[in-house]
Amino acid sequence: MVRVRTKAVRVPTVTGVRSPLTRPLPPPTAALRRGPFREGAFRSPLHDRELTVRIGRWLGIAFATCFVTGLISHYLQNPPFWLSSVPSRPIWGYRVSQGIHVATGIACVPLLLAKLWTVAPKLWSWPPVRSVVHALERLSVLALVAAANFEVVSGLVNIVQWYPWSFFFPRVHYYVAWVAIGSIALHLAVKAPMIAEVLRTRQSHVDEQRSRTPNAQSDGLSTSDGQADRLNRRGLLIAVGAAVATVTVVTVGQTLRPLAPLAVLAPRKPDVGPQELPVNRTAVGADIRPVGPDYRLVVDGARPFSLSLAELRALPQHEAELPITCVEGWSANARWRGVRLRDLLDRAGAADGASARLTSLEKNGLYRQSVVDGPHAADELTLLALELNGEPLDLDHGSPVRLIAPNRPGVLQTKWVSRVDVL
Ligand SMILES: Nc1nc2c(c(=O)[nH]1)N[C@H]1C(S)=C(S)[C@@H](COP(=O)(O)O)O[C@H]1N2
Ligand SMILES: [Mo]
Repeated sequence: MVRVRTKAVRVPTVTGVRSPLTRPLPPPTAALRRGPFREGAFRSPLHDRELTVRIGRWLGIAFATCFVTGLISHYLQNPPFWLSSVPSRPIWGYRVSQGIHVATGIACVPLLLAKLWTVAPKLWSWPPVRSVVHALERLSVLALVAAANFEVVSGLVNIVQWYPWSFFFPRVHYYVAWVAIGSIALHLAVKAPMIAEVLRTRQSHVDEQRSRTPNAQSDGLSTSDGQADRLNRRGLLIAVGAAVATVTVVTVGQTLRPLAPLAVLAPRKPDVGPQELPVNRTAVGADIRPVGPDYRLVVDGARPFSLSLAELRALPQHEAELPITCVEGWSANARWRGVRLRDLLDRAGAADGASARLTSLEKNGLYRQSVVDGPHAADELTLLALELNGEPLDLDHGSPVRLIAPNRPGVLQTKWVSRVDVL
């Protein structure tokens, strides 16, 4: 085989002339060099690239998982044009996905703090800006840090139901998630050569150690990567891992029942509330009073009809064991009993696969209406429930009638239902 060597093309260079984008900018006055900007302000050997890469990898996995499960939750609540219906099984689908969303979000807290700490010297580098390109690169890192922190903090604040802002949390949390994931992708692309190098040198350390005989190991050979540093690094990684495990164990019981007794920091206990089930929006909060004898459930379709409470109770009743899965990360199983939605839709002359819109007695409120898509409307487990855990539904749980369907966010399980429209 003939190897053709191409001649290197000579690019004429004029020394001393640089693009204005990379030309060094005049450094700021040294008097400003204080606090974390001081020379040697960060002395720990643990501000270290290998740690940054290894913690970064875990943070990346947690963040990506949180992003994907967040998209699932967003699209279930705001179906885009390409998602006309969602499977109604497995019944625990959304419960698992949203549980993972909130758990990985919480795990991001120690991971993000540790990652920021390992790169602290770079965040406070001097001079802060060396050139226009350097400034742009730093701005992209600033966007990344700001977006990632915003996502984690706003998510945490939301699960404890504290709303210190005037914007609509789900929408802003969703848009900033794209900013965060986009800047993470850019960051990974920019850092790819560094990451590859760190992983390569780590591997060569491991190989070197394996090939050494015990004698050679004790001859005091020192590399730039000293034994003590390596132990320190391992200690920090263990500490970060322990922090992740701790924050997970003290919160995940809000959705994982066997761990409920350990969930001391969970905002919700899954078995505390009327009829052993938590309540998000109470009847008082929704301005709902117990209905009188004139209550009727109106069903509108090809053959419209309406039912009194006694008539609803006289229809065939069915049971379903289904969880309420709040978007805020708690979930709890309960035994529900009531009328199948699909029986009402059939009686109203709905076509096969028809969807329905349910409306609550609640006058205002974001969640007073919800659309039940075809697969959920046809599912035999989708009920207009009149009973919960063997008792008539508590007013806080949506008495006289509430929707309960499998594999669905809690916000879509409308309480105090007064109307069903066949769509
Ligand atoms: N009409 C109405 N239904 C609603 C809500 C609401 O605000 N209004 N909140 C929803 C939310 S956020 C959840 S998690 C579930 C909780 O049901 P529960 O209170 O019976 O546990 O109800 C849902 N149904
Ligand atoms: Mo909820």
